Amino acid sequence: MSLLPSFPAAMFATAVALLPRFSPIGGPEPLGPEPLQGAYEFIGVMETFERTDRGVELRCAPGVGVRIRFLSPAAFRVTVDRPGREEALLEHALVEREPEPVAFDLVEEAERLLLRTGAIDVAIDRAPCRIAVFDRDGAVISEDDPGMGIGWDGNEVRNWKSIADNERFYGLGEKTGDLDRRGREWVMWNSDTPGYGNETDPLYASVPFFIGVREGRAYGIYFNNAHRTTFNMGAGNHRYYSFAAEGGPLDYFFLYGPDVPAVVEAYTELTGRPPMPPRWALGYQQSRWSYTPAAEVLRIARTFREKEIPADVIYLDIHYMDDYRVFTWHAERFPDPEALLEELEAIGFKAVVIIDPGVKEEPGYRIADEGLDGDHFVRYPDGEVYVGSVWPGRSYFPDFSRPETRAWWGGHLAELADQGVDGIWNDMNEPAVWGKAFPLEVVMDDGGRSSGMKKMHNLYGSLMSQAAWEAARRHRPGERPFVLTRAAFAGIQRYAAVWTGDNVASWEHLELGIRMMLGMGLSGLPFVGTDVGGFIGTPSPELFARWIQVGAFSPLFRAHTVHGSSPQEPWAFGEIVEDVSREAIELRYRMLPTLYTLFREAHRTGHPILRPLFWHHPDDSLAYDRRWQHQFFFGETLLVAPVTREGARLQEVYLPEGEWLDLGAETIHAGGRTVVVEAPLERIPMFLKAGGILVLGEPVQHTGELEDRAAADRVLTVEAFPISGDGVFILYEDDGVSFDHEEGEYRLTRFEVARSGGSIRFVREVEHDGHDIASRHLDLRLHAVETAPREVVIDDRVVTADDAEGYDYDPDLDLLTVRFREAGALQVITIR
Ligand code: MIG
Repeated sequence: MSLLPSFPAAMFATAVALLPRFSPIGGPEPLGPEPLQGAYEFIGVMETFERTDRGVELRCAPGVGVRIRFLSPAAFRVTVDRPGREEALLEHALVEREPEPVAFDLVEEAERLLLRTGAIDVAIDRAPCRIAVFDRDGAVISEDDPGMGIGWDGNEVRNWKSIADNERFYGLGEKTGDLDRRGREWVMWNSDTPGYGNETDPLYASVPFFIGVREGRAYGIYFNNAHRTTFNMGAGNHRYYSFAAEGGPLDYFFLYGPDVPAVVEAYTELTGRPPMPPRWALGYQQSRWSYTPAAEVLRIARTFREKEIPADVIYLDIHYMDDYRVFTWHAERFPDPEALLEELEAIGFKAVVIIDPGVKEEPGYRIADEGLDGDHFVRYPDGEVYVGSVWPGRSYFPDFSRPETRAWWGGHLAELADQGVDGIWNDMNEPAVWGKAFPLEVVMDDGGRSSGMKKMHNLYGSLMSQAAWEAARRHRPGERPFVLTRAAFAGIQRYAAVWTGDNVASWEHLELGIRMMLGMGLSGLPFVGTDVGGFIGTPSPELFARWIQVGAFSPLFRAHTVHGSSPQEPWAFGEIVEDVSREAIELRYRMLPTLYTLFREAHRTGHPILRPLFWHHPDDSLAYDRRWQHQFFFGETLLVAPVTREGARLQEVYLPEGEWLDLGAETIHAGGRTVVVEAPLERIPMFLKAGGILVLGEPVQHTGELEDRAAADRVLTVEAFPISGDGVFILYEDDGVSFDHEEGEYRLTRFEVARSGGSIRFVREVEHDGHDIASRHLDLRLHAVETAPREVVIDDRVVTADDAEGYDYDPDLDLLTVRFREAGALQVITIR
């Protein structure tokens, strides 16, 4: 114990008293700074500390620096500097921003330091150096494992934290399995995993962020390290959870809630929030590998219009290219891309094309030549340009960490945009190569650091997507970009939507896909979707019908299938499923005003669009239960319980506490229990919470029609369930295209419904009027109105059932519909 003489006597006494606490379980040797052979070294006794403007800097045995810096009263960053290692902290995922100053008290106790902000106490034990977080009532939120805390073994760094009996874990991005990540070890290493299963890990995207929920208190940990990381969430042990990286520094952010939404807000404040998407990207999207040639693309698009199945987007997969050369068109299959894209546009279709990073190694091919000349490709450490094999054959890989390379790539993307391409679909950007082993020794520029793929691998897909985003922003500053990516790292939400890769046309995948979307939503990625119908294989008609019903609520609503599979368009499964699909897609289009408002919420707060039941019912233990993880909230008040089992025509649904309106059956259920509802093939069990308000638009064929349609014909439908108490919904609207909303060019309309005694009051109030919208017809549908009204008053006018602005009452459905036109900033409807 060479360092004992160097620290003060009082601390020595304390340290000795505490020595047994950091013995290995059952082992005789106290853990010191001397490493055991082939094992971890652990951080030891605190030698010095120094207060800084944002926290403290500690020196702990053996010569380790630990910096604790507050970002807010409830959030701090911990950075560990190991002796002899100067490691750059990862910047890529973090939004640049100067945090507000944070006031805190530093209390020096004999055995520990206490940093008190008023929101939390951060306690740092001196001997050994261990970090614990307490809430204002003194309850433990999180604490380092007392024995191990922080340690390392060669390049690997790890933090062990105690696990509480009832602690649950959520997040970690794109993962299968239970929404609760406890009991498994999870890896972050972007991987091309076609046909993955419920146990497969890792997948395509890495989000080293999780939420812990302990005794109703929620906190988040974002491990800011892009190397291969491992999260042992109590796997194979009953003592701790740990997070570790194979290289790079131990650098994490601790974000106290106290609830899950607050943690997600804090995490997305750190790593960014999604921009508003173009409205067309929220419509139905049709894809396959591949629609080819051009005539087939047009045939598919036109069939949607003929069959009056709404759709906004068609995708071109790899066959549009000339022998998979990026930024080319196949001369026979797509002889005149401009003409094709123009024809698509004329019938209201946007086109999204796939882009793979691999650039064919071929002298004379313009992209290869430019790339070599401009030093745009990644290299081996000895300077040789790396060549790997993928779709184009032997290929180079752009170094998207270089701004010059992103700009160069972006210039070619801009050419595609000029030809009429509307969106970019980034694939194979894990990066994937045949043989599945992109060499780790290959280096990328990384801001002059020359970092190897051990660090850069998980960032590659995000950097490629950043290139696409930046290009679109530069080239079309007045339009919101649409970028879809497969590989991703934390922070991708600023640049792209993410889909869950090559899933399988199976019932199991329908359900695990819902869980994946929910988990991603909790990880700062609200704009997500699965390949509707399943990518690998061909769904049965019934499976396709049930999947498209889930798709109707998926933030990204895209059907896609593998090369050579049977047709997978909504009309490919017979008339019944065609009708079911049309209905599901129409429902999607009718829900656009609500969905768009939810995207605005995601943009401002990071909140997911699809939410697990516990998001809104944290105190309900069944809201966490695996049995109900295929159910979700679409926004705050609509609970969706999609059918995910073959042959099911009755659906058991868990309804949390409260009163619920079954929107298909017009029946009311008391919650806090399960109910069984009828679920014929065409029905999606949906329940509106008491006080819930849903704003619906018209069933258009594509979102472009919303602009074309004569204002006089526009109708908004407000569904409200005013069974008791109050409900509020604030509708967000803007031009759906530009960034003018950042300048205040949007409209917020507050809809409020209140019921007391025998009367209902409904208020429509424009709260922010920055965007012109011609006045529309409003159909206010009030559910659960048991008796015919004696009087309906619109502002000061008493109206009758016969008036154009009047009402209808349906005694069988207990449904009162009040019709009026939007007018002015404030309208009040009173029903007695
Ligand atoms: O090696 O572009 O996940 O959506 O259709 C397969 C062909 C490459 C994988 C993507 C999938 C896409 C397919 N791609």
